Amino acid sequence: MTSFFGDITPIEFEGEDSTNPLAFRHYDADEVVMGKRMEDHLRFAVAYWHSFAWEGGDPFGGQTFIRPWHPQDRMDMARIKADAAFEMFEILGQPYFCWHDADIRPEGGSFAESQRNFEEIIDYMLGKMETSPVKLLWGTANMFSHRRFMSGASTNPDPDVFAYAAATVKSCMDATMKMGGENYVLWGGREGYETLLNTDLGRELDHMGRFLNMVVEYKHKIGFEGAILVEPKPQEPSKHQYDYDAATCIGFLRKYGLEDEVKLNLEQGHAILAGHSFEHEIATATSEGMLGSIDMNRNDYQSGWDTDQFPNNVPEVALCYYHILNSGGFSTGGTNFDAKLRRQSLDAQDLIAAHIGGMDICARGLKAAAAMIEDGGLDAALAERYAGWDTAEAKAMLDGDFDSIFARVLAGEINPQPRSGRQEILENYVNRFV
Ligand code: XLS
Ligand code: NI
Ligand code: NI
Repeated sequence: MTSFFGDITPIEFEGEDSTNPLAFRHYDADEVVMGKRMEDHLRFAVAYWHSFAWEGGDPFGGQTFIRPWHPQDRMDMARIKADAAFEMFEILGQPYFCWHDADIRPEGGSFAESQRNFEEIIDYMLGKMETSPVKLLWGTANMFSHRRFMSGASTNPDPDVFAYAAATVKSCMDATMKMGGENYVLWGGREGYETLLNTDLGRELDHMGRFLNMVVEYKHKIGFEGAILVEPKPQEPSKHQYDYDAATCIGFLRKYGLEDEVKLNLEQGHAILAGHSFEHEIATATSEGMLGSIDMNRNDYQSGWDTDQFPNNVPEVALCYYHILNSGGFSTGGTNFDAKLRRQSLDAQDLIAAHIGGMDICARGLKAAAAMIEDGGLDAALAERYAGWDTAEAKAMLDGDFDSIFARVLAGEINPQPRSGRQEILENYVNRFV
């Protein structure tokens, strides 16, 4: 086996004062934060697609990376790619990874050939997993790159594509289960439309709802114990995607009776595309008990694309983990870096440094979030702000009706007194921790 990462040795925690670019300064897997090891809180995962399948292209230009596993349309190359991936997992020591079928195996000339390639590479990886501690956080199907999916997968106007998508997801769920994956994710890259002129919205949503029900039925049939997650994103590649944001997905899941079966995989970049902050998306999901997992990759705030950059902003990340910790932390989910290098970052070392940076930023965010929770300042401020609702009269009002409320207000019993929302004071408070 040739080494892609050369003489880079496993990354160690060296502490804040270290100037070694290939060391953790904040991520210490064994450090206990709020009673739990940092590794067990954060549950980091490497995304196979961006780190190993993406070749550095953007909408204006193609490949910039030259890798030993190129061209990627051959099985021997898929094995070399897996060797490099597992080499990186050993160097980073992150506990998880994630894949799409298309990242790990070459596309065949028929479904059957793709399936053979897939099974072969899954077995190859399973062999590697016997001696590696790395586990599968989630598997997923790429149903957006190949031209057959250009008009959608489950929402395609052609039932044959629905069938192809169903067979693909069955195959990916089987492989995820075989690898002991803890979740199965569906991101509907082309489940949406380019123009309403050729789109029957209601029918497409019904097909997507039925498809997701079939996923859940199959999960129970095979006894897959992981969670089923959908990943909201408002647009890109489609003009509009049905899984627009957390709130839209929650409404969709309720409409199709899936609210107890499916949770969300939220991504920071997608939140930004939807015009939200990441903590908004996380708080929306946790308030409904529907947070599954996160993709911790940000967008550029100016370019308006899903640029999938590694996180680099501690205050943003801290507020995300604040909501995650406050809701009890991850169960089956984790922190996946669905993030890619910039296309000028050509070297193997760039790939390692990018992940070190992301892991360190998340560690700092987690520690800040834990410190805020332990201090209790935000909780106390919330309790005080809503204290009026703890009174017997306020509770009784919710069981009453408009007439009884009207009578109290008319009698002058009620006379609202505006109080400060204290936003700046709270922002200053957060700044003490980040
Ligand atoms: C794309 C999505 C994708 C999913 C997995 O924007 O983030 O990478 O996470 O299909
Ligand atoms: Ni994304
Ligand atoms: Ni993602």
